[in-house]
Order: sequence, then structure tokens, then C-alpha cells
Amino acid sequence: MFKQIKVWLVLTTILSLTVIGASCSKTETNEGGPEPSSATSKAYTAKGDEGTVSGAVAFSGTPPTPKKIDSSADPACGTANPNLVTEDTMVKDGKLANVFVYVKDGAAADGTKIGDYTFTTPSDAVTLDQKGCHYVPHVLGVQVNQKFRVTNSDPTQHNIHPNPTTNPGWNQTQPNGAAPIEKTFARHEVLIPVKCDQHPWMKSYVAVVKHPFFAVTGEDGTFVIKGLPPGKYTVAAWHEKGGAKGTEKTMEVTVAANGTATADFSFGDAAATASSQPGLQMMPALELPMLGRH
Ligand SMILES: [Cu+2]
Repeated sequence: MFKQIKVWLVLTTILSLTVIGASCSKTETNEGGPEPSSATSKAYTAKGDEGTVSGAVAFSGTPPTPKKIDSSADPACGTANPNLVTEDTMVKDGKLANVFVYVKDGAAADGTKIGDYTFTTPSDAVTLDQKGCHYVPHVLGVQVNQKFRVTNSDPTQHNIHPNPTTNPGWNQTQPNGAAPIEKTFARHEVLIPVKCDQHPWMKSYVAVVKHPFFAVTGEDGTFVIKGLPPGKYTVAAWHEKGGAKGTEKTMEVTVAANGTATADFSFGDAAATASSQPGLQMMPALELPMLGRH
């Protein structure tokens, strides 16, 4: 009899501890809520001595030839865009387009970290169009809480399906002629893959950033980030190839008052890509000997 009570007590204790644990982790993740603001955050104001970071992204080696996409599943796509090709690696004269470049870290000259500033949300929307059964643009950036507008310029139906990690996911059908879809992303996330459930080849990437210091490389591989307060920053360049999360490279730059810093990146070289993620490369080597002992 006593033994049974004892077992019951132990079980109840374990159960209640589990419940407490679950509720704790729920509060910590705060999924979909607003960006947590730090105690030191302050509103950003331009002083008039802002600088610029500009550069070009090169592609080393032989670029892959874009592949023709079989869009026969939806004849409207073939009519609207008979020359649909893959857009994951767009290279022209050795320069790479669609690279997302942004200020990832660093601080202004007075020591204020870039992440501690709060910025006014732009009132204009950033538009992702579906035209010729592909996304235009292929990569785009939007500020936290800025309007993200999706339009359908095609004579067919699309289904927009972003797949975020820190923001809530959604997917929505947009028939031809339907009104634009407007959404916002409350949290920083670089980058969110967007696909179409109607046309499996359709892919784009949306970056959500807390500040306005980002750009996407154009056809000529160049980018310009303006309006940066003088300071020392880590600039990151992200390209979709190279693993499920793409490849990101970083560089330290110093922006002088009213000055222009250069940040040139290079993608495409296999060796350089491997060395940029040493942690990931080491994991199999550490795990294999342990598996052998079992
Ligand atoms: Cu579609």
C-alpha cells in the first residue's frame, strides 16, 4: 500500500516538473512575437556624416549553365514564359547576381552596436511579383514590420509559401487577377525561402533585417549600401548555393565619416566555400569514431 503511494508521489512530481519545463521553454522561444528589444536600444538618427559600403561579388570558376525548366504541368506558364530557366547561379562576366549583402554586426564610432539601434519602418512596401511563372526579384530584403507585398501578374494561379524559421509560416493561394497579398515579418531572419505550391520550380528568398543597411547584387554583381554611420562593421554576403541554408561569407570594414568602404566577395570556388564553414566540416570526423564503439 505505502509502496503504491510512494510510486504515485514520484510519478506526480515527475509530471509536474515536465509541465513546468514545457511552459518555461514556451515563454523563452516567443515564436512569432515581436523582436525582443535590448535594454540599451535607442532610436537611430542620421547625423549627416554617414558613409557607404560598396563592392562587387565575383564568381570564380566556370559558372553552371542555367537549365531549361519543364513547365508543361501548367500550359499558361509556357505561354507566358517559353524560356524559363533555373536562376540559382546567375553569372555575367564573372560576376554573381542575387547575392544578399547586409551589415551583420559591428558598431558606430561612438560604440553603439548596430543591433542596439531601432529604425523607423519604411512606409513603402517591398514587392515580390509573380511574372512569367517565376519570382521577380529572385532575392529581396525587407525591414522588420515593413509591408511585404506579393502580386500576381500571370494569367494563372499561384500559391505563395514562405518557410521561415523564426517568423510564423503561411501559405496562400492567389488566383490570376486577385488583389495583392500584404504581410509583415516581425522578426529578423536572413533568409526566408519562398516557394510556390502550384509550380515546384518557383523559388525566391526574402531577408528580414532590423535596419536599412542591406542590398542585393545586380546583374553586374555590384551592390551599394548607403547611409551607414561611421564605424566598424561585419558585412555579410549570402548566396543560395552550398547546402540547405546557402553560403554566407563575412568581411570586416571600417567606414570613415562621409567615406566609402569597399567589400568585394567571391563565390563559386569549392575550396573557399568549404573553409568558410569549418564547424560543419568537422562534425562527421568527430562522430564517426564514436559510432564505431557501439
Ligand atoms: Cu506559381
